[in-house]
Amino acid sequence: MRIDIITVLPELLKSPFEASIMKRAIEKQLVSVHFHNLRDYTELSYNQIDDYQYGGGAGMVMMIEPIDKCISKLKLERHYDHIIYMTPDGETLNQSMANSISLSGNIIILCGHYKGVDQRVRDLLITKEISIGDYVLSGGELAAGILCDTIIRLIPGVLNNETSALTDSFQDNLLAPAVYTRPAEYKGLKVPEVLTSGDFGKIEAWREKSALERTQERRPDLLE
Ligand code: 6GU
Repeated sequence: MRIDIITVLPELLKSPFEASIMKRAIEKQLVSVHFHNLRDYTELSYNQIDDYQYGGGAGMVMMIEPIDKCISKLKLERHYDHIIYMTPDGETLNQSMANSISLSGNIIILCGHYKGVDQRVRDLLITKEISIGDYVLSGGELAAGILCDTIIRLIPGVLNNETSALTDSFQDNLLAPAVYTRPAEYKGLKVPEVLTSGDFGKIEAWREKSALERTQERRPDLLE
């Protein structure tokens, strides 16, 4: 997979790709991530990329021309499955969206700032609008980092144990079951006996029950 990220603040987003699972996925060449600074695509003085909004009101709006130039250049080079705009009024990200996007060959992610982008960018260039939840961030960069993490870890070969993504919370609309590791007893708190029994049928049944109980207690909405 190839991910092209268009942003005015690449420095806000680079470090997550230089650590941990995303770094390993890049090193294994299972994904490549390319940053494009919007300011490189404007011909205006002071590298201006935003302007006052028509009709008046506080807050700047990102102009269409630099964004169009950047996206058009990328689209000449390859086909994109999704051209995504990160925005609080987009569709809320969930695991099934992440699963579907992870099957893509190439995607573009545009990070919004200020009051957002000129509506014509969304009408003309964007194919998918994504929010990461009902709260406001200063810009789309951190949201784009979260989107990339959710999709990159799903690419086959990225996680060491291929089945481990399948047992994550949400993969079957259930939260993950409780987990334990050594020691078997700590300050009087014991690991459930079934987990040390070696009976894999019983262990699996216990995990299913634990997942269901957790979901019922914490996220009953997932079971509806
Ligand atoms: Cl994608 N962008 C911004 N600026 N705020 C958000 C968001 C995105 N998702 C939730 N809040």
